[in-house]
Amino acid sequence: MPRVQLPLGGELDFRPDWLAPAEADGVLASILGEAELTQESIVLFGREVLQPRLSLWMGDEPYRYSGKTFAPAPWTPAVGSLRRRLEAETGYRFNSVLLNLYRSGQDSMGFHADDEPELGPRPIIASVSLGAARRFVLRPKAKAAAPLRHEMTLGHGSLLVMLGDTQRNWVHGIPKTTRAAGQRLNLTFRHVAAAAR
Ligand SMILES: O=C(O)CCC(=O)C(=O)O
Ligand SMILES: [Mn+2]
Repeated sequence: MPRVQLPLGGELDFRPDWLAPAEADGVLASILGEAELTQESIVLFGREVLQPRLSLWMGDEPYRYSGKTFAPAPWTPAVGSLRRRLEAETGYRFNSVLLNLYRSGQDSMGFHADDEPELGPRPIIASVSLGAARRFVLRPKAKAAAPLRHEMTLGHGSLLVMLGDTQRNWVHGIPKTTRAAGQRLNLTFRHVAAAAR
């Protein structure tokens, strides 16, 4: 897989043509037909606010972030087979996935790092994009390095794996765009440590 070493520490593996377009069409249609994504609210500065996209947490473990705990939905057939294929081709293991549906260019994801403790010190996150191509922007966490940017376009059928110190040193997001953008489904596969029960 082509690897990019980020300045400040962090690594990306990017396969723009991971799924052939026709195959990606089929996977997108199957997932949208079997998984119900909803507009969730999160707690921000003590207030409930709706997220600017639809989402669904799926897999084996609950997910805690932004003041809420999301119980996992069971694996659906198309997401389960995508996971098995990803594991076979990358050699990494994933037990959970966050699905995000950007309905138009007005839907977005703010800058954040996927650095929750249950993801471990160097999370490996595999991001599969389907549908409209969108800009994906990484910027440093450290203010001193503020002008640095790493940008890429995540198109239909692409696979981006974030690994190494990416979540430690960088934040990433999907900015809004005023360009006409159709719907885009993104799946970020992760490995979440089992919660103490
Ligand atoms: O939609 C994307 O490409 C990014 C999604 C993301 O950062 C996440 O699910 O944590
Ligand atoms: Mn993320």
